[in-house]
Amino acid sequence: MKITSAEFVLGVASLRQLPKNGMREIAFLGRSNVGKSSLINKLCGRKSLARPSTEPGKTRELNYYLINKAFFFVDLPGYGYAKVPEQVRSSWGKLIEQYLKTREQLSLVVQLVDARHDPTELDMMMVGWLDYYEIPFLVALTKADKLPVSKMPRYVADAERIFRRFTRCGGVIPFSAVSGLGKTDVVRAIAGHVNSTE
Ligand SMILES: Nc1nc2c(ncn2[C@@H]2O[C@H](COP(=O)(O)OP(=O)(O)OP(=O)(O)O)[C@@H](O)[C@H]2O)c(=O)[nH]1
Ligand SMILES: [Mg+2]
Repeated sequence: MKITSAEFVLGVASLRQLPKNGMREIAFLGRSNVGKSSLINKLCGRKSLARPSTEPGKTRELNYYLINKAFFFVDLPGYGYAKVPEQVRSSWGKLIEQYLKTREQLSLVVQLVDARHDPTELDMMMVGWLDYYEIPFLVALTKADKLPVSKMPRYVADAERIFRRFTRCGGVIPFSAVSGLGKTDVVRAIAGHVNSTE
């Protein structure tokens, strides 16, 4: 599959506003600043489709992008940003959990984790939810270009060990929005979940 078109269609702040056309959805989940918008831009070959944040925690809505006029990418609000008031944080958490729990057309979640660090408690809680709600997911280890090449195999092996024990985990892919590392693998995995015949 090749991504040939991508357009922003909608920002959603409550579940009532979700699109009702039944198109499949691929959601991108990860802590604030982990590189969700940058990854989406890289996959789509666009510089500023999804706005990379200058202010962490800024994406407060579920942002919908129509891909190849056939399915959606959903950029979920980043979690875990300390400066966001507790009340706002918990309402995002609820929005994300309700979305994951109820969205039938959700076909795959790309869970982003910083390649350089151990997954956070919230990362582990998220993949726990994904497994519990039986949602297939993929782990993208972001900002892999910041990792010394010599350390990469060990970091990837550690992440594999952590995430592969979840039944719904379909793979762990080192990714860089700077070099494009992992892009082909992520697109291939997505293609397998959107019935692409290309
Ligand atoms: N070196 C490097 N920097 C990256 C990469 N991906 C993202 N960044 C940088 O990390 C910062 C955050 O990236 P975003 O894509 O905005 O992260 P986000 O997860 O969308 O953030 P929120 O929307 O706030 O949740 C930006 O300064 C990016 O330029 C990468 O693969 N390599
Ligand atoms: Mg973002």
